Amino acid sequence: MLSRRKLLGGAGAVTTAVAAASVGRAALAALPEPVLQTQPDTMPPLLPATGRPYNPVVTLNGWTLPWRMNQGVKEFHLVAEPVVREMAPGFKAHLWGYNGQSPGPTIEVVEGDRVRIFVTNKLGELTSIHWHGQRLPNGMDGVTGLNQPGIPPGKTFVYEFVARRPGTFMYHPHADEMVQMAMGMMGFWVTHPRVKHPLIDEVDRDFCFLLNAYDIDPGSYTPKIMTMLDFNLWSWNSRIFPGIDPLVVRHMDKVRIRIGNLTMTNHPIHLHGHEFLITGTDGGPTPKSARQYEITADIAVGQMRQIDFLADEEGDWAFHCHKSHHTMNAMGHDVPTMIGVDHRGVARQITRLIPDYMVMGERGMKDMTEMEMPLPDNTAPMMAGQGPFGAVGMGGMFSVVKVRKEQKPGDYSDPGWFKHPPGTVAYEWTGALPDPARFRAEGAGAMPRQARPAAPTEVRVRKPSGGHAGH
Ligand SMILES: [Cu+2]
Repeated sequence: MLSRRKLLGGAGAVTTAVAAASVGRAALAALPEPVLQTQPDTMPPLLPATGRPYNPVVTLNGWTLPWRMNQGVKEFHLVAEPVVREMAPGFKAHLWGYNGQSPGPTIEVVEGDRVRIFVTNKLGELTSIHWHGQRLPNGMDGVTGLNQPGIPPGKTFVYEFVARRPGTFMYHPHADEMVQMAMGMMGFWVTHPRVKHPLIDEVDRDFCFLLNAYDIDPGSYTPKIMTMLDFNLWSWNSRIFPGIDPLVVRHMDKVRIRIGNLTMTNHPIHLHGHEFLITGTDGGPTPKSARQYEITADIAVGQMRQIDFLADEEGDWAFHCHKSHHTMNAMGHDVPTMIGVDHRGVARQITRLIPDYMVMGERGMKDMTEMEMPLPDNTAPMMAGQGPFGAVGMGGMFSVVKVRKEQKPGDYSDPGWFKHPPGTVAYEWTGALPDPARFRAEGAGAMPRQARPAAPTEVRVRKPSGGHAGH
């Protein structure tokens, strides 16, 4: 009987339902009982009780699927089904996934393992699973119509192959995939090396997550499945900041983060305070001669990247997609740029008609962070993280790598905010402010214009004075 304890988040026991039948009795049955997960919390690493030993991963806001050994074969049971996923506190989405969650559980095996996966379809349409990146018999590759018939609703199919090469992989349907992936059907797969591998260093902490994206109108629950590019929720493992757990590590830990991209655009994933090496992709471990230090890894559509770094700087380090609109949550796309526009006269006139009228975006959009506007039920706030110094102007694909000296090995619990040593936080200058020295160009460029404009264009810069009345 497997048991799991809750790792992060609020109170309440984990309600992972494990088959009541013992493995011994279940082994007589045709199918392993599916294990379900009802919580969106980050679960502790699942230490292998059977099979070859390995160092397990931690799935961000996710979990690893337990297996049973059946005469030397590792058997898993995935159930494709509709799920309710809490994407952030106060915001739930009706998605499709596996075994109670979207994404589905992470599958962890060891190089050389023979793996048998039962896939039960509880959706209303055909599905299949493609095992992204695996070497396997062609008929196990999961492309509906090409490699197999689709799995009809209510039926269970069996996939079986040997996990031949170690690395970072994922799984997803190849059946009505634009719809099924837009609805959240995907999962992570890690094949651990069987023996010490010259290109795979041992690490102290090993995290993984998938990049995904949804288009859910404010106030509604179900993604719009025909959206091709213009998604409004940018998530990690179907969670958006501030719903994404921190990646908690111990100072001087060797840390690995594995990331796969199942969205329809690329994501430059950026880590603050450290440099990392890209040590592997879904193609396998990266040769040492091809590695270079980076602080941003661009992950293209359908790609996976595995980054390694030494966590040698204490603190709370931002870790996020560098596309700035991917660190925002659902918003209207047709908001005009209002920065620098003087609304005072207009606002005064409108206020006579509509007393609650409010001007938005005049000083930038950060004001929206603090604005407690009434939103429709079940709407993710646009940017609503709360940090030790106030609102964190971020949402979406954002989290924090917390590096702590006092964190115990194997402890992933949130240590709270970093306590900065005295004198190490940016502070307000209160002395005299001289005018900035401006650079004056002496030449006129290598190629002067042939003709001058008749009248020079005047652009006046309007600087916010702060403290506009009324907002
Ligand atoms: Cu992005």
